[in-house]
Amino acid sequence: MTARVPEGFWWGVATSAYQIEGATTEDGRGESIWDRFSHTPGKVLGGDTGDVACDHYHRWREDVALMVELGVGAYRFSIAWPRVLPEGRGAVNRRGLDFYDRLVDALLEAGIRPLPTLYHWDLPQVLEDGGGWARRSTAHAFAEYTAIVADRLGDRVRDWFTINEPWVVTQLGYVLGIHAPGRVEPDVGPAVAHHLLLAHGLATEAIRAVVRDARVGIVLNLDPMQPASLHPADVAEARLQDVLMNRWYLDPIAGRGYPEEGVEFLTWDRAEVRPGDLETIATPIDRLGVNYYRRQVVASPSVHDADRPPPRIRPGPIFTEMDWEVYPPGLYDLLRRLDCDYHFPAYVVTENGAAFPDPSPEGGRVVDPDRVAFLRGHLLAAHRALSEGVPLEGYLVWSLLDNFEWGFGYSRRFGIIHVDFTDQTRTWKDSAVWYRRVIAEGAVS
Ligand code: IFM
Repeated sequence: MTARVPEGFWWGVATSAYQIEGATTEDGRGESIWDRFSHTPGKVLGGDTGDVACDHYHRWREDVALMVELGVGAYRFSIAWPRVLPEGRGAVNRRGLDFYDRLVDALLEAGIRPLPTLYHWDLPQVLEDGGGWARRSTAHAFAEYTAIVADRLGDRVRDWFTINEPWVVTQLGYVLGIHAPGRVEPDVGPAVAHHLLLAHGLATEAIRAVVRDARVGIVLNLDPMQPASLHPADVAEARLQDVLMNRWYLDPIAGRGYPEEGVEFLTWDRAEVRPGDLETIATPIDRLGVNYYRRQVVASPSVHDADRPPPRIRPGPIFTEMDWEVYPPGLYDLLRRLDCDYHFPAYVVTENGAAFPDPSPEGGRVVDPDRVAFLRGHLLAAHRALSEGVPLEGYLVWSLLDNFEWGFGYSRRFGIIHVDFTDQTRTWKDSAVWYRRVIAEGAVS
């Protein structure tokens, strides 16, 4: 079977600043919460930090050349807030902005569409010291920072993403504490999520005030929730998890406010929601960024225990090194659901990819058939949704390079290009060679 995409479809790759840039103390960059967190003993596997990462801050020309060789038409990267505003707000660090300015120019010259994300988790530490995302003022600081970046890049950048994966920021950063800033404060969860969404709305307005023809979106990580059985308790649990992870973000962005079921479950009094906030959050977006990695099979603890485990959904599921189920049909289901239930104007798969225990490079090659199969399966699923009318504008592989995988440090490799972290050599994996062919043919076969 050959699945062909329409002309103009964005074939691309994605990265984020803290995961690849390194140079964390160079050219006036301020400290981020991930610098502080990764330097705190015991927080990141192996004591890894983003101090050097892929050294992209110095090797960005080489990395743009890799993208040219791959033939990608779009590159999603993130801008490090503490490079632009080392103190979170106020004085602008020109050298920080210059870096992204040069990168954007090089991308445009290479015919690659720049897709900046304004927040991919590297909050200036100074803002966290003032309360972080639990405070409303952080949302306003984000809008100020956004206006500065849009003012500098908006003459060349048309497509913007505001915030990456607010669920992860809230849940892993402030509720469970396994991501920066490492706070274990379940009670502040709803406030954090609300301020992130408010920040998205304010930033969307800020970009549009500066960039006349801007196209703006937010990036959500969405996990379809499948009940483990048809037992009503499993079905109810799957529905609740869908509310807490997916609808908590989708509904307010779509203008429906927070789902009541979730508000009740969390016993949230909505004190942080001020008049006008929900309207700001619902400022229409031009596209939704969809990060899809897995589905979740949800079993209710009231029905299942060690003696009565939930039934297996299908025999022999495959899991990635992150312990995430490989389930390509979930991407099709998700895109169809979004289009049916929410009707956002357009969608881009802003991240999709997998960590597998790759072998070391040999003879200038890395053999990674599992990743090829993963990408192929998901591209076919995305294509199916597209061919049934879902307005899908593009697909971006996570990630261009092996990089700093947050709490797992460098132990999980998502790249289609292998990075040797001792000497920074980049080596093409078979998945990159395969993706180059897909792009060149404009079709998955
Ligand atoms: O590496 C992350 C990325 O930063 C956000 N989305 C999921 C990826 C894999 O965990």
